[in-house]
Amino acid sequence: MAMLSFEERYRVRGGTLIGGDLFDFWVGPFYVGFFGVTTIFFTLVGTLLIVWGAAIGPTWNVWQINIAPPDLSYGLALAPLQEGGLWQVITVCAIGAFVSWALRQAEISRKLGMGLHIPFAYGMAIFAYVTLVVFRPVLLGAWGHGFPYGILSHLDWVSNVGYQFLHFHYNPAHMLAITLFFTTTLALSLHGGMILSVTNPKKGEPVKMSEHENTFFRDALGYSIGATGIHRLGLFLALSAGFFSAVCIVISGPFWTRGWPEWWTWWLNLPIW
Ligand code: UQ1
Repeated sequence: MAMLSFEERYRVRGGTLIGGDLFDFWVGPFYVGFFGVTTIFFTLVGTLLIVWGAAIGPTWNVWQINIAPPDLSYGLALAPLQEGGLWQVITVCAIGAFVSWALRQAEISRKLGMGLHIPFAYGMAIFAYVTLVVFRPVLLGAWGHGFPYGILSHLDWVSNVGYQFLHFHYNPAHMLAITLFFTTTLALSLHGGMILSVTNPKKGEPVKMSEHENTFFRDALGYSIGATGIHRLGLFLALSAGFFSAVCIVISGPFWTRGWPEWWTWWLNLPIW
């Protein structure tokens, strides 16, 4: 069935957060809304600034293009465009575009009478990004602590910041974040595997449903979390992974300045030994 033939029924008026009916319309399959307009605006301006930054830089090699934040000496001040100011404006555009996108998700959810789980989930990714380029730099007193916009350069940044703390894998929040990321992939692979297996029975057999799903996991693990439960668990795991990623980097510097292995001396210093 052509998607639009039934989506038409759900194209309901209202639910907007701002602008009333003014931007309450669709272009083809896309809902626009006030925040669709601001998403497009920030995305276009931000992308053009990145292209301009590349044009005034030394290379067009996509791997090597780099738009760096200002030098630490600028502190939290605005820098000239070619000295990191471009990074600052691009960061404003990125946050503007990401937040606009989340609010557009919220408007669509409200239209459809749905919960706000989707914008909330996407908001966790925004939170992690804003922690890297705003919260942590502000806590450390310089925009220069933000990460550079470039494919290889941002990898170098991660590596360098990691080694500043000797061994980032000893960061307890980093441990938690990694464990949550891995557990997310485990949960999604179990769930994806389960759904595909019940919907692809042997030739001639009917598609299996929740009773088979529950029975499989009760037989295998002694427990089934249920059809809604697995999605709640997946959302919780994924959001927690993003949350503890933000925590693990924001505590590195603002709240702990030595190597992460040294943090564990609290364990060696316990009086019980
Ligand atoms: C599960 O219990 C379940 O409910 C029937 C699913 O829904 C189809 C699943 O996809 C998965 C993976 C499980 C098993 C998960 C746990 C935590 C026991």
